[in-house]
Amino acid sequence: MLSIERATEGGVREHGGSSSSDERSDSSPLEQKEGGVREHGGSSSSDGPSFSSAKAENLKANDRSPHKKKRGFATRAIHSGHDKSDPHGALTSPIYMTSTFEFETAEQGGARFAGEEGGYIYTRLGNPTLNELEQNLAGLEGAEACLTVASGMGAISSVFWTFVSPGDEILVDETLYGCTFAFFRHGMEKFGISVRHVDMRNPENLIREISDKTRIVYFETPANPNMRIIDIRAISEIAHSKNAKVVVDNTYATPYLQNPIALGADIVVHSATKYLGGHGDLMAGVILSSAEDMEQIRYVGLKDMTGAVLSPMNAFLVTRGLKTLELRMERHCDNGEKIADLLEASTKVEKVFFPGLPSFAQYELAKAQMRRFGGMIAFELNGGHDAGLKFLNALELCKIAVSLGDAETLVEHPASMTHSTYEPEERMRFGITEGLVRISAGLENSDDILADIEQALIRA
Ligand code: 3LM
Repeated sequence: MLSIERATEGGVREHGGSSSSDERSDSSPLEQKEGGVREHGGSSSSDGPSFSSAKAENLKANDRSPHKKKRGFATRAIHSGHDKSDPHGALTSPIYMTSTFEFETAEQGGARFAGEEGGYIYTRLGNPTLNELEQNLAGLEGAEACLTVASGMGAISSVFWTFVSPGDEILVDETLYGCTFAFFRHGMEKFGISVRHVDMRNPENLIREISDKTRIVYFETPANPNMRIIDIRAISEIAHSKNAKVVVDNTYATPYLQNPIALGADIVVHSATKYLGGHGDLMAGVILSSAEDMEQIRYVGLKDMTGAVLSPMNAFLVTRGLKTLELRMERHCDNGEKIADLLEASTKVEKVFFPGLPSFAQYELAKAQMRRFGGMIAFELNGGHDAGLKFLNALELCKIAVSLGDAETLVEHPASMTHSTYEPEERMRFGITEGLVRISAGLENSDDILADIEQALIRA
């Protein structure tokens, strides 16, 4: 597991580089405990025939390793989870575009439904292409189990519909992705679940607000859009003292930069639409947790409540995206730092929100908890709202678009776009100002991004 001590070494500006990823522990998904069919039908601990063979092959490959050293992040992202049972030895696994699986006999079908025999049943319960991706992601996040779903919102809603009941209370941070905020405010509350916002930047606030009714504590770190950082370890300790589960949205950081489970979180969610997929060409979501929690999330949350099943085609694309995640994240981080430096030096800019700037209020916490600082930056221009819109319209290379983590640099205006779900008064209270501009640093050559931002600042 990535200890906080190890993470502490990671502030890029001081320690940078990717070599430390080689020392990350490999909580191999292949070590997951095997279970009954209800588990096999899904991916959390599948050991269907193909999986057993993949396990044997991977163990052999490990035996051949001359160094017996934990493998690095990129190596695992490229190799882990690969099912080697293909009859033709395909290096890239075929995509199992099938909704259902044939049983050899009626008794076999019954046995699989009863949880007495491994093997696939129906893609909403599990699919080999999704399983490969899930095994890989579980290892990268250091989780016992992983479930892939159709979108980030599908991940969040599948978790909540699994664990909350009327009368429960959930405590969420103030700054959340706009649709997550709407899910809590307009979704959960309609069903008798109390949702309260707590400024979790200060863990003392959680101590004051948490109660015996609190079922889940939820936050993003870094938070969308204003980059607030939450101390995962401190919040988890407080939540666990009241038996509440901690759910962290790790979309902004990715498992490459931060592993919340190692810091005490119970469940991690991702919008894989973003960095994990990495190319802006798919929608996908990810959930990571203990095998025990995942049993319920898969067979209650996903199977019966949301049905937010990931297409095998999109699972294949995310698996492909993971092969370059480390390379891409290093470049996103490099470009993010350069953009933040440029903005901070500009006389047109009032304030920059980027956790890698020493001037950022939570710089030390970000350094302790993240390996690098990511590629997301928010800033306010002196001219406020109008200057922000002028800046967007003056861009020539960077795209005006929501979403993040793509190859293209994307720029948007949270108050009128991603966070228009908040009431204006709430946005003000929660630090999402009208003039805030958000940048997702892409993978272009940094000089070209910086030149475009510079000319747009002049015209803003
Ligand atoms: C956006 N965000 O531009 P999907 N969690 C986080 C997110 O940022 C998002 C989700 C979950 C944006 C999408 S706005 C219409 C476009 C931290 C999405 C939801 O369901 O895969 O989109 O993930 O900030």
